[in-house]
Amino acid sequence: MNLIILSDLHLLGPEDPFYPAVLTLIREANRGDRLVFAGDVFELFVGAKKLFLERHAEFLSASRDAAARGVSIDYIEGNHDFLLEKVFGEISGFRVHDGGLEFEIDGKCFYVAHGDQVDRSDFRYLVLRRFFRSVIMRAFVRLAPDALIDWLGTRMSKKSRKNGAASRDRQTRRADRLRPIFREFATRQVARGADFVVLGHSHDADELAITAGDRHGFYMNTGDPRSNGSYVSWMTGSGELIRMKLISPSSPARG
Ligand SMILES: [Mn+2]
Repeated sequence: MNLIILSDLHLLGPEDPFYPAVLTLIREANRGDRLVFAGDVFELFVGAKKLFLERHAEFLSASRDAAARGVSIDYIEGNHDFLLEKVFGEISGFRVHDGGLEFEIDGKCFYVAHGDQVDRSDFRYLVLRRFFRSVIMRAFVRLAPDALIDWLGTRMSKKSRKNGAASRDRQTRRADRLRPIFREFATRQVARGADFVVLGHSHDADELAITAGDRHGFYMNTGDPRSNGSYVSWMTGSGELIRMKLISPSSPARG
């Protein structure tokens, strides 16, 4: 069996060069495989709004088919894609999670999270995150016109990730700052009993063999799939996490 962990692709829509490759990945998953979407798979997908359901109809139907043939699918919400329980929750074999996810394969314990809650010093984001999942926000998303949600969300995500060299610089500084914080978090998970820890969000393709007391584990960050189409995989019998690449997007470069 294959475990596939994919995050931070920030897919815009079906016209996105990575979109077909993700659909292929889902369509080629076999019975018994496990697919984990670990947040920010989409640039914007908030609530069961018709606009998003239509925009990502192919993703939804591919996922529905995969789940029906016995692929186990988890969706860990990120900071660009949340309030998704009504979107995917009704598909049997497809689970939506708000936070970290732990599971076992072949006696190995995997801990996977998006990573947006790892930096506990970022109070502003943590408060915002709580608000975004609140009853008020749920009601707002349900009642607001689709176009307004799309406009607000796009505005916010543009603010958080602009194109150009200056932002690449900022991205590097952010990754450098977050690296030790993510490593420490991963170490705590290994100490708690995890054998493999996979996080995303920081867009930092970090990896680290961890020793915590008498426990040994391995941490891998999904990195910056937007620039190279990478994802993380683990196969029964291999015993190690590996980076894989999505199949040949036509023009992968974007912010
Ligand atoms: Mn994120």
